[in-house]
Amino acid sequence: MAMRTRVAIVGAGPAGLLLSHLLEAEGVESVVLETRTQEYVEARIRAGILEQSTVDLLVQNGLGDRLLAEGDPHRGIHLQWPQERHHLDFVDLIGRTVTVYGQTEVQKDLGQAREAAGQPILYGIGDTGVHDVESDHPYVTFTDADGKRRRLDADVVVGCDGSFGPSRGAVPPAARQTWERTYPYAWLGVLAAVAPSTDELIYARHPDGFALHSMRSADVSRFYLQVPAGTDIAAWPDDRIWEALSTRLNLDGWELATGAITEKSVLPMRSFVQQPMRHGRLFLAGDAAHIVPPTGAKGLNLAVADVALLAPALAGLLVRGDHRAADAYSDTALRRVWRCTHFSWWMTTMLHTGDDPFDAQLQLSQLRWVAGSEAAARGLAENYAGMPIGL
Ligand code: RFL
Ligand code: PHB
Repeated sequence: MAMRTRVAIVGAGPAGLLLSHLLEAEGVESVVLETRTQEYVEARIRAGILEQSTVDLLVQNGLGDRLLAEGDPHRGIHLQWPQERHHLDFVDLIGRTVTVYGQTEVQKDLGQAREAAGQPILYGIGDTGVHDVESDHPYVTFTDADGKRRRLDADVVVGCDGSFGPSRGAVPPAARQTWERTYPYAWLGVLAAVAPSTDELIYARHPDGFALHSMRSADVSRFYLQVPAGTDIAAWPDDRIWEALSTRLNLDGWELATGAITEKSVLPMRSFVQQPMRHGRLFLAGDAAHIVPPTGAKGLNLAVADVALLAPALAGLLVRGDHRAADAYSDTALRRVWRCTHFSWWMTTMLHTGDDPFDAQLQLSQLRWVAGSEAAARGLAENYAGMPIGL
């Protein structure tokens, strides 16, 4: 059975759903295809920090009701190493804030808005194939949730299918260039039913490894611990997790409250960029085109920035016959991608410990510089809180 739409969007993560929302506001119809179920995509625990420009964009596009009511604006972050904890105040430094609001909540808000608008989203599909992107008649083939083979014809296909989706592979090898960096460590992520022991996030470098104290609400905390790549979660019973967190986050006069651990998993870390982010009638957005390690809290924000550029560019191409913004999309988006790739790499390599004593001294020197120099602190703040979209 064949269907037709203007824009076929592969993937119903934040990039795919927000793109369909922004396209509708531009008068462009789309269909979204997703391998997982709606319940699954809304339960995935991932990012937790929204840049100010992400918040502004969601609010301006009618997606801000719950975000403004329940999101927790933070002035900055704490940077820590043994015996020292320093607060960087982004408001004082650059006049911008960040907001704690889980990706699960963003995903639910987007899902609800798309449902209210009657957006066609086909969940539970399989065997996705992206075809003929070099022609004016690209199409996507898939098996629907009832097991029937289907075909979706479109003017444009957008790959929002994350780090493991097939879209990026639909760009012929001769037409694409990729960069990749793997790291010898991973994150053990923990969700706990306990009030945060801190007002704002703590990023801690410790000889045993990096630790991060984040949060989701007044009674839910989120923690991460640096562990060797390939770590088996079975090696980390709850007691060991709390012990490691209190050692790595330790500071005289401060105490870590503990509680029931409700979820834990090991997340691999890598940097990856594929360019260009457009080939013919195929466009890539979000994790489908680039992956950053989570230390800079950039992955979700970058996905939002991509589609904020792409939606008006596609409206220009498909509604007004003006191809200039669509032609510029890849180069424009990649400038922000590489800024975030560098920032995420920098935060990662500054805070994670290895076995090279020279590297350890350089890391401590960078941390002291950021904590002690207003110019350096401003650089971190500008990158962490994020530049306005389009810069
Ligand atoms: P997503 O959210 O991965 O969504 C892609 C969607 O595409 C679907 N898909 C397909 N659909 C149809 N056909 C196919 N063949 C498909 N293959 C895949 C997937 O099921 C999925 O629903 O990408 P998007 O929209 O670009 O959004 C990007 C963000 O989700 C991502 O950058 C961040 O969540 C990254 N990330 C984190 N970032 C942070 O800033 N802080 C974090 O703590 C953090 N934790 C994480 C993360 C990413 C993770 N992944 C991808 C493994 C933890 C994890 C586990
Ligand atoms: C989170 O709360 O999940 C989180 C916060 C900051 C990061 C990464 C993840 O850098």
